[in-house]
Amino acid sequence: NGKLGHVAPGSVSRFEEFAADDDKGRPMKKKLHVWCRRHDDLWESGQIKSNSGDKALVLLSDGSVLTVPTQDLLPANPQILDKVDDLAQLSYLNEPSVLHNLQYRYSQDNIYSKAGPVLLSVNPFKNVQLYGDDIVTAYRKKLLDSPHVYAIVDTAYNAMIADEVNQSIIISGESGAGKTETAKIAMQYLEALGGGGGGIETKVVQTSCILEAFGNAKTVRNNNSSRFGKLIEINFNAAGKIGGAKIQTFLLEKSRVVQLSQGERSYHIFYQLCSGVPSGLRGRLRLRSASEYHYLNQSECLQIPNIDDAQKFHNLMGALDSIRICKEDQEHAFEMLAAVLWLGNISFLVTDNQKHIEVVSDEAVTNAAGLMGCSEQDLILTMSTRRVRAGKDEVTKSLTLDQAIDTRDALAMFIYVSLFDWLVEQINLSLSTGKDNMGRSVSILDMYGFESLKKNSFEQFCINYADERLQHHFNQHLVKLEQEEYELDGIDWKRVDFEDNQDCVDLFEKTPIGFISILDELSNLPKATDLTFAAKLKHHFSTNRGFKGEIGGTFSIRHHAGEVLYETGKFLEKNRDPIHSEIIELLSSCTGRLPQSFAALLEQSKNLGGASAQSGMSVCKKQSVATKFKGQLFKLIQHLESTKQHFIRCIRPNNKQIPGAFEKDIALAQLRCCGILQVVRISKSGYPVRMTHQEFTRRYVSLLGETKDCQDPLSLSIAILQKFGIVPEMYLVGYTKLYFRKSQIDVLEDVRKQVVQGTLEVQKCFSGHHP
Ligand code: AOV
Ligand code: MG
Repeated sequence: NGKLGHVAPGSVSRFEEFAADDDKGRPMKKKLHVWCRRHDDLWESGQIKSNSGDKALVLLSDGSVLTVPTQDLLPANPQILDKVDDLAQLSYLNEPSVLHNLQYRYSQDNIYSKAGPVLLSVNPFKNVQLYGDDIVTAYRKKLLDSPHVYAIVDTAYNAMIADEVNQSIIISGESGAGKTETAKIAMQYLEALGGGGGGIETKVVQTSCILEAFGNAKTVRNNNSSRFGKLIEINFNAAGKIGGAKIQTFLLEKSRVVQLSQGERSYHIFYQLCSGVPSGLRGRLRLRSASEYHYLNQSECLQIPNIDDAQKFHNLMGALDSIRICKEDQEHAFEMLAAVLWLGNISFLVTDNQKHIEVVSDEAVTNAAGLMGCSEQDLILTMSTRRVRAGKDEVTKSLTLDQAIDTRDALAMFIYVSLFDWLVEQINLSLSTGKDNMGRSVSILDMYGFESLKKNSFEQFCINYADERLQHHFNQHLVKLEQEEYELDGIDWKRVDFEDNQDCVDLFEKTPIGFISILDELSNLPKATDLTFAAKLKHHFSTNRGFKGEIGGTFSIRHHAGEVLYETGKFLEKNRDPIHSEIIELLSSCTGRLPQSFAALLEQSKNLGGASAQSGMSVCKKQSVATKFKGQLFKLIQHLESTKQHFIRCIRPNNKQIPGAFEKDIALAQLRCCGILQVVRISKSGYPVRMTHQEFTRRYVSLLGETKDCQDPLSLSIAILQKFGIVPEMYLVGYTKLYFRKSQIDVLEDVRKQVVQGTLEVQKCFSGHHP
């Protein structure tokens, strides 16, 4: 049939479910250890006592005996496999076995396991004795090889040096699963490996402290949740030492600066500043305690258990020093933070029945203006009036209460986001790569994870879109392309089905009828509202199984990680993200007080100026938030694809952020939604080592001794394989490549090494070295 290879042993036909089909239909022998389904996803271990075809008598571990339909039984692995550190080593690959294995390992503080090519990391929520200099050294010297972030980074670094290929480490998982911690652990190892770069490696590690202070916050899911995505690209010089680094950030959740849900906090930096600032500076910043600021006290959550904000502030100042932000700029940055807090305390009086307002002229106004370095009068005018074009003239209009609050909040958010961008720029300047950079890098990606909250808005829409995009990339890379390669190369491969999320990604991205296109379209229509947006989505997607239009301007999307209900309130506004020229003018008038080059960012915003269609008010026009974000994600994926990729999947074992609790259903949902078992299955039945016929002969032909010159690479390859007695089950022959089981190539490599080193004669290498 033209197929060169043979069916991979152990490959399986169809997996509609996570539970393995290859385990089904096996005769359930007496005494066999089994998993026995009690409820939906609850499995208990037991032993078959007798079997009558479609039913079996099972002795459960608690001593009770049950009659169970055989379809509710799955074979369990022998106890000896309880600790295996790669799920691919399990004889029976089914849900209960995988969960049992991970739970067992977790109870021993073995939080890392391999799932074929992917590293799994189960969040311990406590300090585990798995890190530090000694362990780093052990991995560097290959004294330890159990699954670990260190091992992944070690592989990536070595491959970068040996193959001269850029590497990336892609960390994914839900909110609170441990991505950011994992990224820091990876950097720790790179710091040790690539140290000696003149202290730059320590700076790289210090940047986490700064970015976390300004970009992380306590949410209901995670006390230190990243509210921005980041890609950190670490560059190496010719000596293999860290030469510099570059950080790219993605969409900071700016609404958090002005609005908080119950039990959540704003960005850590505000609380750190309020509690940690030295008294002299406190006076200059006119700072009170966090509880006195509306932007911070609205959620009734000011502290995080076991976190000392004052101590964190102290560390932050050290980190800012280390990236050489001068004391003056640091102080200006703190002034901006204090100004944001005072802005939040500005209140308004409704003056007449037309609901027009007046700014209450109190200490909040005085302090905000003082800190920003603008006149109180200008600040008051910006927050209470707007210039509107009426024909050829411009008239000044008084704002309604809602408009005034929105303007105040927009000003606060603009300052905060500019400050964040300015910091990232400073960090990049400080880490910029020297001339001896060899152009090789390891990138670490730490995005925000999937979120499904009580109320989900535009922010979750963007976060979950990014998550969907990355899952798509994960699928493409580990499941789809892997299998397509076999098929294209003529291997008779039986497909492992997987939950492809292409449909959901299309829902977001398709033009002109996709969520983002429609959002942009309506964002540009003066009369459109959030409700018309919801209605339009409903109109276009009501028949799509990934979408549900709900009542009252809400809709839900079936994400790969679960269904999420979104409320469209403020969607259009947040997507437009307008910045009124009054705000730009106000800020421009006080640039003297802003940190240097903060002014440059303002300049950029100014240049985007133009009148908005909406109510003739003068705002700056620019690319919509969602479209800009989409473009960033596309570029990100492109970057990742230009590198050799390594995947780490973090799992959150419980929703309470507590140590020791491995809740199987919670872990299972995460394993399922990212298709881990399919990945393991492909890797288990697959042939991970690939070489073209040419590469193979070039590498091993010397082991043949004599060859006839005219032989083609394929015949030579076959000759080598036969001489080594490598049995056909251990390799596949494709049109262009040879595919090997891992162990086989190790044998060949071993012999080759000895021949090259001259410790083994070619002739002898075939006796005694048969695998
Ligand atoms: P995330 O990055 O995946 O969530 P984090 O990395 O912030 O999650 O982890 C959440 C918390 O789990 C941390 O603050 C630690 O307390 C704990 N933790 C995670 N990994 C470890 C570890 N290896 N050792 C000890 N504790 C750990 V989000 O950014 O919310 O998507 O948006
Ligand atoms: Mg994080």
